[in-house]
Amino acid sequence: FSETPQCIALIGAPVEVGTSEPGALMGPAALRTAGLVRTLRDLGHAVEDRGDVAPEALPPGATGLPAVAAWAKALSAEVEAALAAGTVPLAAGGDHSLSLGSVDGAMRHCARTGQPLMVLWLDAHADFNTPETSPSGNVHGMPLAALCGEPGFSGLFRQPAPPPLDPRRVHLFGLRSVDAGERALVRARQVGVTDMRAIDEFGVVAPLRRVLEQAATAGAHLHVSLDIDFLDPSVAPAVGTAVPGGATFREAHLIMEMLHDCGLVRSLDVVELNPFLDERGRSARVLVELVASLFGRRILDRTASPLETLPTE
Ligand code: NNH
Ligand code: MN
Ligand code: MN
Ligand code: MN
Repeated sequence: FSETPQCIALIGAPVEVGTSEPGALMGPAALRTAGLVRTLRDLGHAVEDRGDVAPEALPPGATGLPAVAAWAKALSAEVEAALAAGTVPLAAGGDHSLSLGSVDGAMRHCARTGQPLMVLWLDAHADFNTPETSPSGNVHGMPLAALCGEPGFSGLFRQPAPPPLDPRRVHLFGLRSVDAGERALVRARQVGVTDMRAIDEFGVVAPLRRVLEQAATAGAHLHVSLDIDFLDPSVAPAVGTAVPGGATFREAHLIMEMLHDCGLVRSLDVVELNPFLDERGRSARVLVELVASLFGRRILDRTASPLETLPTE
């Protein structure tokens, strides 16, 4: 995003049919309570809260892929419309299966504009399971496989479906928990990966710069999908699938600041906040602060490029 104000469309997606841990449906409400809209308006942006999407024909008690499909179709239409209107859709979840809808909406938009789509997936997990490889059967561990056209997901998307997402244009960032079946798929499909080992060795800046350079060179629409479990559970405890060894508070903020500065982010998901597991709203507030950094909040104005302000010897 540039320094110029954005029009942001907040779209709540209180979906939790993609996980076995109840509570994520309260995520959009908690993000609103933590001041998401006010915070973005204070930064000078125009924010339209479009409320929560509702799936059209969700049979009562529906679970698994059919239920996820109903949510995905509804959210996809909202995100596509928001992008067509020139706004930045911010999908607030809800479990990560909602990205089937938000990324599908971005794919449809890009199919129309001819812009390539790149997806930055900030997550402890690869979310690249198929119904066949999934150890849990939970759809929130599968959205990338479905979006990239792996088999086993028929009926999930609005028809006609756009061509699948190119897995080489997906980058997993913060990875530290991968199931055996998806491990093989991630490698075979050449999904981009910066795992926690790489972050330990090189920090977040160098690997992220490479991703952003790839996006800039391609002239891409960059979709960012932020799963709360990307963060270390000590930073954001409101998480159903906590994996130790995640990003620190400052690593996460630095990523958001760099994403703002690159000016390529066109759509965003904030997912998997489970307010039932939170500690006095702490995690919800952390997410709102991170979104603020992505939309231009900074510690001080920068007068020079980051490289020029590095201390010299
Ligand atoms: N990989 C595991 C599964 O498929 C866990 C996925 N859970 C997540 N992903 N929270 O972000 O069930
Ligand atoms: Mn996830
Ligand atoms: Mn995860
Ligand atoms: Mn998750």
